Amino acid sequence: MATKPTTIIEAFQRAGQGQVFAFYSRIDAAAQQRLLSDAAEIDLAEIARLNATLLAPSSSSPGLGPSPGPGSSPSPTPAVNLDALTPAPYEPLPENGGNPADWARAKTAGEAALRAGRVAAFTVAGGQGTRLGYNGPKGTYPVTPLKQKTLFQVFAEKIRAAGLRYGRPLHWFIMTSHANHDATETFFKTHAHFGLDPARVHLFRQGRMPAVDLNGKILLETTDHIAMSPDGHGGSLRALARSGALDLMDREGIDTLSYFQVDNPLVRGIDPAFIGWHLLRHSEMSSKMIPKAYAAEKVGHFCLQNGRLVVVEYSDLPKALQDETDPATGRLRYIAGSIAIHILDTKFIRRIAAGGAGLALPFHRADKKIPTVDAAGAPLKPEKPNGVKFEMFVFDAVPFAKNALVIETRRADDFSPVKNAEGLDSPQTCREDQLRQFARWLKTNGAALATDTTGLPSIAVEVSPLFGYDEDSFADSWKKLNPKPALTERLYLE
Ligand code: UD2
Repeated sequence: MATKPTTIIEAFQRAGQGQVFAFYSRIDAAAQQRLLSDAAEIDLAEIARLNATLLAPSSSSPGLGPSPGPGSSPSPTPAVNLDALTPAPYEPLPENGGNPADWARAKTAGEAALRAGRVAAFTVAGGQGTRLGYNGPKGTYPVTPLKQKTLFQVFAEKIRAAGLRYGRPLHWFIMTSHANHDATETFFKTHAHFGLDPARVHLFRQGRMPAVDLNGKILLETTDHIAMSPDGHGGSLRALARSGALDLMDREGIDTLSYFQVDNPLVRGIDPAFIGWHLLRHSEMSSKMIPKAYAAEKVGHFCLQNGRLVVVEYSDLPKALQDETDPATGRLRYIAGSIAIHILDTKFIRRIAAGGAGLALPFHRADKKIPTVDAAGAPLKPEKPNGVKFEMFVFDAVPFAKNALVIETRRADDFSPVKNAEGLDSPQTCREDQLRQFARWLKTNGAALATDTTGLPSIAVEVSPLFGYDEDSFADSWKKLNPKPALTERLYLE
């Protein structure tokens, strides 16, 4: 039975959040229902806790320890605790000193897990794509050099190809937001799920959190809607549990989830060596790192803190630490950049999702301009931040994981995100990185393709993931190709 309106309203009043219902008596019955339905999503005790910890003037982010470092002054913006932080160790690639036999063993183990159907893919796609200035769900953005395939199509074809390679079609979980769920669903239906079995493509919405003003009062967006926003990609862990995705994985014998972001078409979402390292080390959460290209690169930093692996976001690591170099090698000390590619053990996800003492992911505070209403209920567009959004980050699960592991990857094989309309991490840089990758695969396999000093080919080429989605699968298809195609402008291999 649904909770009675008076019960919900009284609970908000008792929690000091009665302003949410300021216009209730003046709106019609349907609008009242909309407001009540938003209100029913909110955990008032959680909001009270966040107000006490994140809004209190001297609070610190709970993500990395209990208090601001020595000498830090109380500030309205929570400071991350950087006490006892050191760079984290990682498994280097064979060309950088890693043991080739260990990498080979890892790959064999990963391939066996794929053949046994233990692995599923997981894309977080609930973000808003604001920086790109694109209106639709980001996964519907076209990215490939010739065919203009969308991000979702690229991932779908990689997942389909990997399923064929290992003889076990993969399940693909995609987390959407309330704002983009329907458009994402329609997109997949319109494109016949890009050849994947629709029964293996699972879309589910992430949770939402209300925004509060600078005094912790929940804000209205309109008189009949609370200002709600996605709870961050860290919300994916509880959304996987709540949506029934974890139960489905249990039924299907899946215990290993390969996590990646919607903005990165280069990612090897199904990477046998990465899966194998994770399994052989009995890790509950593993991550890929790339050596940072420059000190201020906008990636997380893998660090150790009191013996635990943690990730410190670029915005939280002081410039002095970002710039620090190793006197012996001249290399950046905090070199290990987090590119948001992880493998998670499904039992671990369940444990984190259940939360409880000492296990819940912390929330981060983001001060934002939040459209709201004035005292008369008229729309109000703030010119400076007027409130706070609460978000969880998936990498905050790392310190909770047993045997958490970081392995190195090559940037060129795994990372070229589309984030900005122009400049760094833009459609243009991503297109060029795809071209370089296709050219590299061709050249490695003996094709006489001219490239410039950065590896960019003189002709535009595109490789369908169904032909090759990584070095190995490309090499296998290329070997079988007889005769080999002429290397001419707009060559498309499918
Ligand atoms: C993220 C990482 C950064 C680095 C970089 C690599 C954070 C805070 N930082 O930066 O360390 O690894 O990626 O590209 O994560 N998303 C949701 N729901 C949400 C919010 C985000 O699904 O509520 C998804 C979003 O669709 C995207 C991904 O999470 O796929 C990353 O989100 P972002 O664009 O906010 O992360 P970014 O680029 O600041």
